[in-house]
Amino acid sequence: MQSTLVLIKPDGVQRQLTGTILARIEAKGYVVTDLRLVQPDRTRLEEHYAEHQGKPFFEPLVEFMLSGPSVAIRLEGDRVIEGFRSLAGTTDPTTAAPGTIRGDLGRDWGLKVQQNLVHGSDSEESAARELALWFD
Ligand code: RTP
Ligand code: MG
Repeated sequence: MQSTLVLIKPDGVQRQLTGTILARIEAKGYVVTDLRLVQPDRTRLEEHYAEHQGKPFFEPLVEFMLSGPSVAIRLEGDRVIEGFRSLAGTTDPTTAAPGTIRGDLGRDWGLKVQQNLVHGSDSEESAARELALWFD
């Protein structure tokens, strides 16, 4: 059994898609074992996205993530790290496959790629680090 950190990002919360996204996650069979609405500070976000420091999208990404609360979710299931990223779809909502969260619900008109509704940890190491960061 694996655990992963899922975030419903500020665009998802603001668009009132939390229930819709959670329904897709639960329908797949993954189990929510912790959940909270969080307004993260800059320090936490810079740590969360440390691998992207120095990239051109880093600062706009942090600013976007500061723009409103996110829903942080601890999710459990068999191969849930890979499985949730498959449910989420690829990074850019414009080209994310239909049937995925980003492909079906991501708005691509007039928005930037960072507004892609969700985050999911990408490895067991990232999941452990990110779960500690968001859930203490
Ligand atoms: P995530 O970490 O959020 O689950 O998504 P990901 O693996 O698909 O994307 P990653 O490459 O880790 O990038 C993290 C977030 O940064 C924003 N991003 N913007 N070119 C760009 O403007 C750009 N590239 C990435 C997205 O919000 C992405 O989810
Ligand atoms: Mg990533």
